[in-house]
Amino acid sequence: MEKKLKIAIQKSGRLNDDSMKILKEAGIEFNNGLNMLKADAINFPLEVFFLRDDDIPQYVEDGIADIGIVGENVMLEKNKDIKIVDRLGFSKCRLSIAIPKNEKYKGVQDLQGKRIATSYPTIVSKYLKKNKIAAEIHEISGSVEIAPSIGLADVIVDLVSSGSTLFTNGLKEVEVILKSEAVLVANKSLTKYQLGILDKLLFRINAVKKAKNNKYILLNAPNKNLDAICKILPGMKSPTIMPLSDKGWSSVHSVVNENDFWDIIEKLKALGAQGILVVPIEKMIL
Ligand code: PRT
Ligand code: ZN
Repeated sequence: MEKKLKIAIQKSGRLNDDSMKILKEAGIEFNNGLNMLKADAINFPLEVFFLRDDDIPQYVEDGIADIGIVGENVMLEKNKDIKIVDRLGFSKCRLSIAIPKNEKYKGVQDLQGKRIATSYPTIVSKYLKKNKIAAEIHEISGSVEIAPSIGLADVIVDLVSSGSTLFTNGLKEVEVILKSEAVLVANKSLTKYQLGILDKLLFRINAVKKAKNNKYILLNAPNKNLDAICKILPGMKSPTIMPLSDKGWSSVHSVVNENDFWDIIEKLKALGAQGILVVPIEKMIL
């Protein structure tokens, strides 16, 4: 029997749900007997290992797992010889410098000679070196945000998403070092066979990602404005146009990108479009 591709995902935590979700949306199903160490896909040659996120880069480098899903922050901090094969768009956060809220900040040079508490010593020391700053890094593994108030550090570098942790600890974000999201990482020496499975997986993941960024749109339009409407609704090839029984009107079907959505709707209304329906797309293959 051909071997399966082995993927490492986080066992529990912020990445776990979305990592499983992206595999399920890619049509990959698992046995019910998830023992939370390992799971076998039943309809795709994939085996899932559940691990702590910090261990994933090492396992992928060693080839214990062939690929893995991990925050870019962890991948860069661990600095292993692995590569990013896709950006997954979830678990977005930033790794930022924060200081007590009453202190002034003029720029990165203010960090000179300061004590910095962080769980990301590798990324922070690279950043300091790049900016020619000499500062003391105190590595701590959790609750970094309390370091200034207990006198352990002057400054922290930590992950931020809503900013409420900083706020409740009397800190303010002054610099973003890294914008991070979940990434799919891979071992650098996969076999041709393994790369073949990875390609299939990436193809499916991308079909799901594209579908999420696009909507299917249906509308009724006066025939005299069809040319103008087609210009702002390019669709995948070109829009589908069907005559309505009401003379002088047509039904137009197309696909619009989420980012341009409201802009396009306004233009369509200005061109006399009516009965605009917008529906989600489940998968999109171009
Ligand atoms: O047990 P294991 O080691 O596997 O998990 P973990 O506890 O190390 O990681 P986990 O599950 O907390 O986070 C996994 C990944 O989620 C991180 O590596 C990031 O890539 C991503 N992520 C996204 C975040 C956040 N957002 C986030 N807000 N990870 C942590 N936080 C923490 C942050 O450290 C701070 O304490 O949330 C707090 C800030 O949040 P706000 O909303 O108050 O700004
Ligand atoms: Zn962790």
